Amino acid sequence: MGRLVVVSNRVADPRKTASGGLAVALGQALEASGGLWFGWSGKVVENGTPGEGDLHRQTAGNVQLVTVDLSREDHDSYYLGYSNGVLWPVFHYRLDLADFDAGFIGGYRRVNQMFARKLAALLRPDDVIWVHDYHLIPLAAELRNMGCQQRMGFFLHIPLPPPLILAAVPEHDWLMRSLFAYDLVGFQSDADVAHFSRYVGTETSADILGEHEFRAFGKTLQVQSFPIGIDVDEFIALGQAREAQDMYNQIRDEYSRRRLLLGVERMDYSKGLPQRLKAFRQLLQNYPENLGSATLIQIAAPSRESVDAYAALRQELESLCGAINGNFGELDWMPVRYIHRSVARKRLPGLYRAASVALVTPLRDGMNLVAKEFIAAQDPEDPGVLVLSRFAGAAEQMRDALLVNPYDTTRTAETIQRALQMPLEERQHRHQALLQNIREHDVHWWRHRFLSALAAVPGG
Ligand code: ADQ
Repeated sequence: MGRLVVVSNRVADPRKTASGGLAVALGQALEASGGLWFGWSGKVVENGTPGEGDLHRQTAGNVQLVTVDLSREDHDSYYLGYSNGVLWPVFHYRLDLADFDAGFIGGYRRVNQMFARKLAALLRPDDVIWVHDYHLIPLAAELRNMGCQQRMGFFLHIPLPPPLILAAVPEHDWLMRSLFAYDLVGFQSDADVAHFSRYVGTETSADILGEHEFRAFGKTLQVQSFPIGIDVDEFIALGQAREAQDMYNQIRDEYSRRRLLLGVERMDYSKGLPQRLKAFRQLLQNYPENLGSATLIQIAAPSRESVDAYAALRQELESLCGAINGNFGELDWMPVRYIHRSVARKRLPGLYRAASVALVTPLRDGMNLVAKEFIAAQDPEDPGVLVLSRFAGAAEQMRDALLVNPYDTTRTAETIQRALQMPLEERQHRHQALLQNIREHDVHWWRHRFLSALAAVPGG
């Protein structure tokens, strides 16, 4: 196979493991094979001309990082507006939170065209191009318009909603048609693939050639699910290092007489934070033996704060936490410790390990890597319990977690109580099955499967 070219909205130095999730996964894919990583630099040029970013080049080991700045106008319409104000909410089934401002789509197209123009100049004929996520859906179509004939794959990290929800995006047919410029499209879950297939069946004149093969607009497209994983071994090693051990000891000492529940995410309305707090409140109400003991540490890292829906969520959360602490707290016990900050990645495994129960209860999530990290961080002899939303992509694989419907407050509270009371043997048994699952489906498996499927597409 030729050189690997990864394109994503953000680019990170693969030798630094400071950031989580996607950046780490992509960095590792590139480090293994060498190649080029192209995307936005993260810089906004206040007086820049829309659609004309400056290029930056940097070498990180055998990976070349090439990034481009955005003008203020492009940033606000492409990134904040269309990507995070339209596509993110709609793809997470939140039509109520979408801002269908007609001005955003122009920026989205312009930035995808600019990316294509800058990238096309760097490409070699035998490059293999792997494009990531909702910011860049039309990138292959733009590259094809410029005559690029390389093999191109696309992976969507967020869910694909059912056709009638997707159809609320005014440009839905253009977006979905753009996908046919790729050779391979990957989704996180089988549910997403089923939605794609139903969309194509009802909204386009595409031929469904097979379970994973569609033909339309003169192009055959392969579509499959490739559930993303974590680097289990790396995460376990991270948990054995001093920072994580210190964190673990500190929390364990502090909570030696208490039961710790943990939530970790970006502050995002897809993550079901208010619903989780209401379930926790119900736990304290319905099962009073938890009073004075059960403590929820909720870490919610700041995210996209200039999008209105995020500011409103923050207020709702702060008020819920305040009310729960006010109603149930004692001088020597606060039920919720809410922290609006991120935790250093090196300390994260220690925090996970100290928790008796993890609450991973998004209303919708493409996959959810926190669920997998929590399992990897546990002590197999005395593991914590994972309470997982059935609406996270991870629920398709992690059947041995306690699955909940996060909208059902009473049953979620009941399930949290069950998790807190689970006997050691059942905890070990479930943990073992979950660990085996995330090991088999780790990030290396994900990357190999996607890149082999892309290499196997006939013709290219
Ligand atoms: P996210 O929505 O960001 O990812 P997730 O999959 O949980 O969600 O990944 C988040 C990563 O950031 C994890 O590695 C986690 O440890 C880290 N992180 C989150 N909050 C943190 C905090 N407060 N402090 C420190 N670290 C924190 C998107 C999709 C997901 C999909 C991933 C990967 O929304 O559904 O699983 O991409 O495809």
